[in-house]
Amino acid sequence: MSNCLFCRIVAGEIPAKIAYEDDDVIAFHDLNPQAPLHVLVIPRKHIATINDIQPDDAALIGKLYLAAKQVAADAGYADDGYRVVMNCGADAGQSVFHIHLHVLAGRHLSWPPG
Ligand code: IU
Repeated sequence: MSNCLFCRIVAGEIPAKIAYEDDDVIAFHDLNPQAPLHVLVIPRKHIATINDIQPDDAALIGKLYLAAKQVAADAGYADDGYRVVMNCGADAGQSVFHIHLHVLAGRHLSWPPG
């Protein structure tokens, strides 16, 4: 989708600081980091929200988590811990409608989130 910010990052039209990439997934540093590590893991395929995930996407969604694990490990946070979260819809705070896992680490993360 040409009007989707994250699709434009996938296409290389908007620069991003890449943390991980493969044929299906890209991970890049959030422009407004909420922790010392804050990376977004996205599928190259446009999926707007969790509500739009289809059964055929199951393996792709698994790959997002494998990439998140890799990003956290590469940054040295595998042992201390990290948070992986995906917001869905307005009340959850989703602001970019191309699904993305937030990978947050490097500080104590409170629970429940605000
Ligand atoms: P959200 O879960 O949809 O709210 O997360 C969107 C994230 O995308 C948020 O953390 C923003 O800081 C981030 N982001 C970005 O990294 N670069 C951008 O150009 C824009 C948003 I717009």
